[in-house]
Amino acid sequence: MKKVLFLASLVAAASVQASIIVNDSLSEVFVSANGTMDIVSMEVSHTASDLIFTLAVNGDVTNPDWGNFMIGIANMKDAGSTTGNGWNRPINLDAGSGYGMTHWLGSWVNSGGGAQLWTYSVGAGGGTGGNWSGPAALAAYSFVSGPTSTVTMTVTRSSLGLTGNDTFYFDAYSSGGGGTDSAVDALSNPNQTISDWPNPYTSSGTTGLSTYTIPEPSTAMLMGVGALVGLGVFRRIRRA
Ligand SMILES: [Ca+2]
Ligand SMILES: [Ca+2]
Repeated sequence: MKKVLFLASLVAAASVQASIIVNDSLSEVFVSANGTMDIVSMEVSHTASDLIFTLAVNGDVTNPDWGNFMIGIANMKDAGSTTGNGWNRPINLDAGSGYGMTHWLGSWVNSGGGAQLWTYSVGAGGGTGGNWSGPAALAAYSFVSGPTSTVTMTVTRSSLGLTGNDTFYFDAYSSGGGGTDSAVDALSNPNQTISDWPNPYTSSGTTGLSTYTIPEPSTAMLMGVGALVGLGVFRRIRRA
């Protein structure tokens, strides 16, 4: 019985969510007196099936309520696109080594709010001429308004092509509701991104990009076993 309980606790330990918090600087946006455009931080975590992104902004997203909040992702498996995104905003993501944005999460908070997943597919000829397909539904979307508001987007790992021990690149953006509005703030850039709404912006190794690593469950399990061996748990169990 002890062994069964022990194995059960190991499985539980392996399925515990990992998470990171990426912090941004404050008040580095060109739009004055509008905290909803000022990104504070984003927490990224995962479960066996999902990735969860919780963006915090420095204002009440319901007043004014025209804020749009987006996430660009390079899954580093597919080439993606180094120009453009699922909403055709002037926002790009260049992860280097020929990798660009493969997925785009776009959300809004007005009229009850909503969110979309768009996926980039390279054209039949490969390399260039691909297109964005969507919109697809997210696994979950919600926002909580307050002096600091949070916007949470949950997507399945399979929808992003991230089912193993993957490392992906990403950035998050605040913007207005206009079709040509760019990245008023970027999570991964501590400096001002643009000086006017339609200015193009590119997330890159130069301006700033964030990464998240999902360990393979078997790897996490082995690491957990290794840690327990290090703590002498196995010895204590054998003697019990
Ligand atoms: Ca900021
Ligand atoms: Ca920033």
